[in-house]
Amino acid sequence: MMVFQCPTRYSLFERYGDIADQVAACGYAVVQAWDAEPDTLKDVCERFGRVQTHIRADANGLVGISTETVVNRDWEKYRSEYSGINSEEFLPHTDGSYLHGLIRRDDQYLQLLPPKMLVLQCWQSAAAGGASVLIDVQQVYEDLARENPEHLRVLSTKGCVTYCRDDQIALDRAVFEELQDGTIMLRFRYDSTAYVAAWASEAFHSLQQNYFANPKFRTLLTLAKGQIIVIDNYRMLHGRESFSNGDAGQERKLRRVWLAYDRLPVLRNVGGEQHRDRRALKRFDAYDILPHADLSTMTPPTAVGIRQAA
Ligand SMILES: O=C(O)CCC(=O)C(=O)O
Ligand SMILES: [Fe+2]
Repeated sequence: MMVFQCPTRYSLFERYGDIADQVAACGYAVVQAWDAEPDTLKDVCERFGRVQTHIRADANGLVGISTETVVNRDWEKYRSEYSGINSEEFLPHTDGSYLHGLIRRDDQYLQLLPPKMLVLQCWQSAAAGGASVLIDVQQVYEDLARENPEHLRVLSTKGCVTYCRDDQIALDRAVFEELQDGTIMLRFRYDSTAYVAAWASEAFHSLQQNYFANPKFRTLLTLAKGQIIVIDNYRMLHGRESFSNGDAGQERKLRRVWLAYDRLPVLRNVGGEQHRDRRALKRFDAYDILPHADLSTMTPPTAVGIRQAA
């Protein structure tokens, strides 16, 4: 595994371009930062995009991935819906598969999609286990296009799958969804959040069995303290192996930040000035896009998602 060594904040500034290029070329990049503080994670994130918050996030959009997560808010009543906070294996998935919303931006609406990228920071690794699992679905896509174009067609057809988690539902989606700008966005999760159409069942299950469960397509890496992994969520699946925590105070702890897609589809309400806040849209507030400190410093990777052969 190639790691970008950044012993100082300045060295990170110097490497940003290379890190972004690596994400565009390979789907992910690992950075060894000078410390494991939340501000360091924030620094990295702001360069690559706008933070998209999460129902478990703090005011900065930062989510704790730890079995120690405190019980304080409404979502905690549905704790078993959130796999990030247990110590079991978490099968490779797209973050935010269940997101398909609408949020108000002044006099327009943005269609809310899964985050384009996720950034994970390790601030304490597990006593044993807990390796991150990565799958480059670009390779899987190309293989599937050659070996089974019919399955690829089915999995690219809207309506093949619906994902639902807690109060969120993304109805009638596709595993490979072409966005308005031509980007192919991945949306996959293989657990009880997925509901598959009868006509897509064989294609969906064999995608998991023949590709995603196949060690040949998996990369394993164990993040060390202070390491930050930047992942293209529209191209890569990520997961983690089960782990065990050490003694009290030695629990595995990660922080996670989501970055929003830069070209979310824009809609206008037909009522013009008469639009009003509706209760059905309330549940998307928890996944809104946060203000950015200085957009002029933002230099995202040139492309995200799966690319089609020219
Ligand atoms: O625990 C991890 O390494 C990743 C957890 C995860 O994928 C998530 O919370 O979305
Ligand atoms: Fe995840």
